[in-house]
Amino acid sequence: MSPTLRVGVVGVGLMGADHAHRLAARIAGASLAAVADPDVERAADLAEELGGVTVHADPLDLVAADDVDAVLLASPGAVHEEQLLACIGRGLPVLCEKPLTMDSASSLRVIEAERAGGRPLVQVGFMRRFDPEYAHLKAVLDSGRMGRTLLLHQTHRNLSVPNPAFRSEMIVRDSLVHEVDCARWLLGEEIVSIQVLGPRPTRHALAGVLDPQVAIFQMASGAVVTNEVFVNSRTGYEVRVEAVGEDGSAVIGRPSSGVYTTSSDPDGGAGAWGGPIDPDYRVRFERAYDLEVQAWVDACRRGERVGPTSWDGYASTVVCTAGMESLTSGRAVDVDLVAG
Ligand code: ISE
Repeated sequence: MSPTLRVGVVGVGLMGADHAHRLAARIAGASLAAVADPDVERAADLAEELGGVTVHADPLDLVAADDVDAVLLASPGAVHEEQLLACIGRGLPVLCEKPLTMDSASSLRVIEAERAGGRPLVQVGFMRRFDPEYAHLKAVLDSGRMGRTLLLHQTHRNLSVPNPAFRSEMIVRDSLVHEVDCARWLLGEEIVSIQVLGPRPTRHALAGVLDPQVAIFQMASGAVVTNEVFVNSRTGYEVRVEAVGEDGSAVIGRPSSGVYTTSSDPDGGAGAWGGPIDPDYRVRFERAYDLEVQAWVDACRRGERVGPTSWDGYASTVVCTAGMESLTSGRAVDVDLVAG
């Protein structure tokens, strides 16, 4: 193993700041060396809080810095291509939050650059693959003990999304993209077509935004995946999967702890039962993020690469692009991937 990996974090919004704290406090074999954000004040505040961290206004300066061995990109998807190409150009391993890039042509350019460099360097931040429950489900499906998998039913709810930029397309690109990756990974095959339906929108959605959405994936084997994505559910962060096989079914993501019973009626009427619901992904997938970043750091120190690849990032971008087309037409759209 090489010495401590000095990591630079690009983008210190919600997710980047969360990763910066993780790297500074919980990840073995790594240190947080630098942060970069166009909002320098925000980056400087974080650096001061964590101590001993260099601040860059320009992410490309961070990528070029001598004291950075690896980069975690938590910047907006629209700037990923340039930043990824800079990391690959310097031979730096990079953990890139989803989406890899915004369209298939730019994702392909990243794949090409990585291949030309002769060494796989990109891990895409599909953290659910590291979640213990997801990993368990994957092992059950792969074991064949439920026979062939016929159906997946995936549910993905956020409490609310106040950001006015979060329009219908973004629900596909930013939220549904996780279901795209999970379907491909859990079933070990590609999605061949996608249809996205917009039922009656909730009154909590911004005007003109289709929320919830229901997406149907046809898999190469003929298996079907149904997905509900509802980002203004007013319920909480609920992410569940039910897999239906020929010889059994399995569910993950049901609340399994903190269940309580209580009498809600002071006059002694019937009570209620329940428990807390996670407020957001940082809480629900905290363990998955820890395991993901630790696996990345360990692999970097061994000179290897693990987890979702740039191909997985490309494939999910292509499926989401087809999904956005279906959102407009209402029809199923074929997914055309280049030959791997
Ligand atoms: C966010 O970017 C995520 O990745 C979350 O997992 C997802 O639930 C949310 O809808 C996205 O905005």
